[in-house]
Amino acid sequence: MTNIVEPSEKPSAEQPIEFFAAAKKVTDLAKSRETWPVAEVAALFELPFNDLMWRAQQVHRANWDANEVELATLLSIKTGGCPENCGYCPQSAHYDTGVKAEKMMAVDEVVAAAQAAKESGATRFCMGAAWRAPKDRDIEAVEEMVKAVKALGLETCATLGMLKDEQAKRLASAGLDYYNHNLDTAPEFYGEIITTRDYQDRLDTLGHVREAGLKVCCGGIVGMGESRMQRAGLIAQLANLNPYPDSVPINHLVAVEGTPLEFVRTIAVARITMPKARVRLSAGRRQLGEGVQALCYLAGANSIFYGDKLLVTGNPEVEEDRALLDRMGIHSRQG
Ligand code: SAM
Ligand code: DTB
Ligand code: SF4
Repeated sequence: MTNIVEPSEKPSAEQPIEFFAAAKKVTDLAKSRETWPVAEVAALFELPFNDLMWRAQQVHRANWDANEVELATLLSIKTGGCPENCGYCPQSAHYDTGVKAEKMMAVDEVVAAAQAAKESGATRFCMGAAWRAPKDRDIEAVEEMVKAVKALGLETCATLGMLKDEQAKRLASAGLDYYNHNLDTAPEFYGEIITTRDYQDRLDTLGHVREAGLKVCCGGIVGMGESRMQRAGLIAQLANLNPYPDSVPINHLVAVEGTPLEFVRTIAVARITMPKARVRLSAGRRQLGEGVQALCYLAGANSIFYGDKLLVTGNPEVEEDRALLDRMGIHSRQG
């Protein structure tokens, strides 16, 4: 962490007022860059909506082309039958959701899906598996997939559950760019949603991923019955990871009354607290509708999952996404 000089309380002969003002400004900037106490994040959520949008847009424009979005396509390479009991997940074997457990896909099928994603304009391809943690022989298969997808000129991302440090290193050597592993909600709410693992398990995997030199993709879900303070708690956890994640998927679980604007607020606060992260509008876009999605782009979102399917649930049609982006004058990132 950079050394921060704290200015004294009052200007003095040794510390004239100009020095005091300049030092205070530097301190504030450094603080806002490096740590986000939950109370400060919660205060952002409490701002009038238009003021929050204004701040998010300033941060967005200072760090990104405000009219560009990244298109990332998802593929479920191993669906269903997961031993974890995540309360939001249709792929958990603990619940009867109609999702059947399947075998892992073959490498050539994955490559064909990646090729199609590339042809339709995606630059990033994310492979998801319903595992608590991959076995070493699963990693071998994923290594092959990563190499082949990367050879197409796509950025690669995988989300496979908990990783050991050795496994993270193997994926990094195979050329994996990002590893997705979400904190999902605030630490104090986590036990309400999942009991088969704890927050520290997630943080441990994120540590292995970072140490292996992989880029971290880590976000969460809005709409699981958490309070606003707990949403602030999630964002603070993410923003205080050192460094904060390279990309931040914000998923929307269910469309309950009043939540869409709360979702936009969460995007804006993520943008302000993690200026250089790709903030991705993730699950639940169909339920959000076009108006709320447009507000999310305004609030600083600059990445989406692109393609008509997420892992097992639906996503807007490619043509609908293209039409909305065209109407807003937002262009997709070129590879
Ligand atoms: N099994 C791995 C894991 O849990 O890390 C990877 C796949 S899991 C499906 C990846 C993420 O998808 C979860 O952390 C959660 O954020 C998101 N997700 C799963 N089901 C969801 C749902 N119904 N709505 C919104 N997001 C969901
Ligand atoms: C993330 O945060 N969202 C994506 C990706 N990471 C793997 C998954 C969304 C899943 C939505 C429900 C489903 O289709 O399974
Ligand atoms: Fe779903 Fe991943 Fe939880 Fe398994 S570990 S139930 S796939 S979110």
